[in-house]
Amino acid sequence: MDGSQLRIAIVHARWNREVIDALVAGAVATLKEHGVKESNIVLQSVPGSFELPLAAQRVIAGSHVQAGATATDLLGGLNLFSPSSRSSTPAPGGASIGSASTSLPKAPFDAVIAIGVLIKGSTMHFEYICESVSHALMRVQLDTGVPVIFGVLTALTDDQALERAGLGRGENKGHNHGEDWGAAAVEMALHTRNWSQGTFT
Ligand code: RBF
Repeated sequence: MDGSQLRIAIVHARWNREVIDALVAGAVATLKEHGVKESNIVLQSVPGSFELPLAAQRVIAGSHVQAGATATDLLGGLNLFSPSSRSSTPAPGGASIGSASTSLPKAPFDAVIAIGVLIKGSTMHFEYICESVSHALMRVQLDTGVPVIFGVLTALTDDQALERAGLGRGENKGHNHGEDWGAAAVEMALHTRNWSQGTFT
């Protein structure tokens, strides 16, 4: 699978950070192994898993805005980058206009990997969050047509979560599922591109 032309977003929650960090690292490593360029991997974090569906939906929408916008559009029609207008005069807010950094057009995301770690506690929160997040992530991918990879661990104990990130404390270190999610993202992104062009290889 050649991911060299793909742009992929990873949105991740921050609860259970040790496990999250390992899963994100596993996903990024596999994306790179498949040729996805580091500059085409965008990481965004949100507080908890409950926030993942909105984050996935908005980063997909934002990447389409970014793809459609030119540097000139983003500056409200003023072309501050022509040689004649380049200046280092400080703007009122203190920023230097001449060194303004403006996002240049980028391609829309081909896939989003949503990563969260939910560990069952003693209340019903776990059940409600798992249920709503899974349904909502499915909805985002069906509504947008952009693959959303389900990288949400729903574990009954800390040890179960650690083992699914390759961090098991016993003899069995387990396997890092983030690696599988990276591969799934590349595969689904390539399929979706092909299918949208009527190509079925
Ligand atoms: N977010 C997670 O990503 N993993 C969790 O295990 C988790 N447990 C939570 C337990 C409770 C009792 C509460 C109130 C929230 C928990 N959250 C967890 C955070 C949740 O996903 C969300 O960020 C917050 O509820 C704010 O919307």
